[in-house]
Amino acid sequence: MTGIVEAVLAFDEAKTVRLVQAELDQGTDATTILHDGLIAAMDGVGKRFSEGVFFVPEMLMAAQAMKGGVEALRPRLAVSEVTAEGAVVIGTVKGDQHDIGKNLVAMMLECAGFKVINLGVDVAANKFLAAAKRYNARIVAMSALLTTTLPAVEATVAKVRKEGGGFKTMVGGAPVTQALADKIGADGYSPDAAGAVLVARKLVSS
Ligand code: B1M
Repeated sequence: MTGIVEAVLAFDEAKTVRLVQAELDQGTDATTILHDGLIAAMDGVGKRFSEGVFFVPEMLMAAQAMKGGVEALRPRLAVSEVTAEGAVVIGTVKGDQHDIGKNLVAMMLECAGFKVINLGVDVAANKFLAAAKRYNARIVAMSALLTTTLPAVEATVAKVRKEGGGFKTMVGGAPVTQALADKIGADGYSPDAAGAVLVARKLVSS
């Protein structure tokens, strides 16, 4: 898996995709490749950014390589039992441009049978609410990667609770915790994409 980490850190999308494919061909589990290869690489990117070795352009180039790797994994991350679980509106909250984790969550939910409406990044609270109403969603799902955008998560949950038509709210992203989710009154929280599917299933059945 070191090769995949190195390829992402070298911003080499083609090599990342090739190595991901090679691991799949050898029978390595897709979730293992995701966590030990691609996500581990992004942790390395974050560390270099914190140390002042990488800057925003390097983070962007690494993100591009990671996205290529995730796309190569997509068919294998699919869950076979596809059922109509209802609609989920998902987005990254206002002020936040990070979308890799959010897109992973969206992909896993889709594979698990949810109809996913992906609103993208920098999504304002009223846009989440309007989309939830328009698509008659069961869940409004919010992602945030910056501590500075946590207030936007709280504001969105509050708006959906106050004005929503009984939509459940789900939150996640690196700085989000169960304690925060409880404090702001979110119905669900998961630290990762696989867990998000379990939480979403619980929310629609409650
Ligand atoms: Co930024 N960035 N970034 N960045 N970036 C972080 C988040 C940071 C931790 C880096 C660092 O300092 N070490 C830091 C945040 C510090 C903080 O607030 N605590 C940071 C910073 C500071 C910034 C800027 C402010 C930098 C600047 O401009 N000076 C800037 C902000 C821009 C903005 O958003 N307004 C910025 C910009 C960027 C890029 C655009 C260059 C790029 C994003 C590209 C993109 O997403 N298309 C980028 C990147 C790539 C990162 C790091 C390196 C990687 C993020 C990532 O994709 N991780 C990141 C450092 C790090 O995370 N190690 C960093 C992989 C991804 C799979 O994980 O998103 O956590 P994650 O998702 C996980 C879980 O969190 C969870 O499931 C996913 C899969 O398991 N999850 C959910 C996510 N959403 C969920 C929702 C759920 C449930 C689970 O339910 C709804």
